[in-house]
Amino acid sequence: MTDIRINGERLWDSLMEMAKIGATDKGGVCRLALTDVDKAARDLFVRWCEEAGCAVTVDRMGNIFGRREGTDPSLPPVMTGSHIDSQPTGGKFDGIYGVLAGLEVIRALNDAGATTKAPIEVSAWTNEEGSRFAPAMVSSGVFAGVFDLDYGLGRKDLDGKTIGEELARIGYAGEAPVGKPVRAFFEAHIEQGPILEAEQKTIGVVTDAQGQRWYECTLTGQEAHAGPTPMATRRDALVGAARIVEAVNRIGLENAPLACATVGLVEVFPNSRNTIPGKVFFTVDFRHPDADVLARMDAALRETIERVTSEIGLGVELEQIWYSPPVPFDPECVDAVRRAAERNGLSHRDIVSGAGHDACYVSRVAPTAMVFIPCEDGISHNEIESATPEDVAAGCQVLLEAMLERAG
Ligand code: HGY
Ligand code: MN
Ligand code: MN
Repeated sequence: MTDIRINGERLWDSLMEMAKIGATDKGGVCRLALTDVDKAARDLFVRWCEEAGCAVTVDRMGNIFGRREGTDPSLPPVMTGSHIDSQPTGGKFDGIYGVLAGLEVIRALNDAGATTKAPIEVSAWTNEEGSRFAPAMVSSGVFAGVFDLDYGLGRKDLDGKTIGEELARIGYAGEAPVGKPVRAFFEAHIEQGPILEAEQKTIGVVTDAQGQRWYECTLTGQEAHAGPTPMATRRDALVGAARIVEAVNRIGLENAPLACATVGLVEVFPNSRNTIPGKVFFTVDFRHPDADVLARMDAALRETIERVTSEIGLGVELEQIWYSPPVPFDPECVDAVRRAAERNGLSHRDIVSGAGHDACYVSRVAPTAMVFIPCEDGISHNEIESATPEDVAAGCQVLLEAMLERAG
């Protein structure tokens, strides 16, 4: 197939260099989308792409594409990539591994003086995390035509700033239209769960990604004095939220082992120790590989919220702000990943992605697959997130070979 080898040391050094941008005391990174720290990381990635001889394009959602020409420039590119933005308590590998593994593929092709028929592109997608701006993967969603551009640019953070304003502020409001033909897309990523490490497998051949439903809920009761107000007359919005949080967890457990259910963001108003909370805003994140189960979890959530709010006498606004259906990846691309693992004698297993990825949306407009590597203790979205240089290199070699198979 090919004797081109990626340079694992160079990839590891690039990851460690990039991890200095937004580095936190606990060894992770905080690179929220479109902050100055994200800009600094983007600038470094763009510089590295240019040093690797790529032509760099930025589209109107701030997605970055580093392009290495092929012998037939009329062919759509074989693309790889992931995201540069992180969670507030993010790690050194989530997202950025796929971006820099893609860059390493290009660097390795350069070292080998190799040519490909189709162009090769490495991409970095804006606001994959969905932490600062919701929903997650919003820019690959616009690229895939799932969201229109105005929706994407108009997404607001908790301070009311929009993606469009922040892209302009950091200088990444590109000119290029969002969306173009792609011959195939491969994304390398850490598993962010415990399976590969537990089974001592080096490569995850990702066949599918599970579905997700995201909600925003506001409960309205009545502020009152924590002292003179009798318990029986209270309309305590936080008590309502607490019962719903418990129910969300129960809904997840009732649909085990594959269901996931999380309340990750809660805002209490007025958040004063001796005032009964009059309003609570919180989010719900449901996941499952089967759309029907997700629908049943949705119904259970709505029934619970209805019951709790009428028991306590709370007003409620519940909005499902995002639904990303379960994603089957392209069988031929998945096979290319599996064959590359086998050719390199790497232990591997098929796996369903628990996390969402830009590949989920790109798969709507291009044959797509993913390459997973283990992460220590399966921990991610945590500053202690870690992977080994060997696995980082192995995943990148598999990525290179899967891409070359499609690039010709
Ligand atoms: O939430 C997710 O699955 C991804 O990390 N944005
Ligand atoms: Mn990620
Ligand atoms: Mn993530």
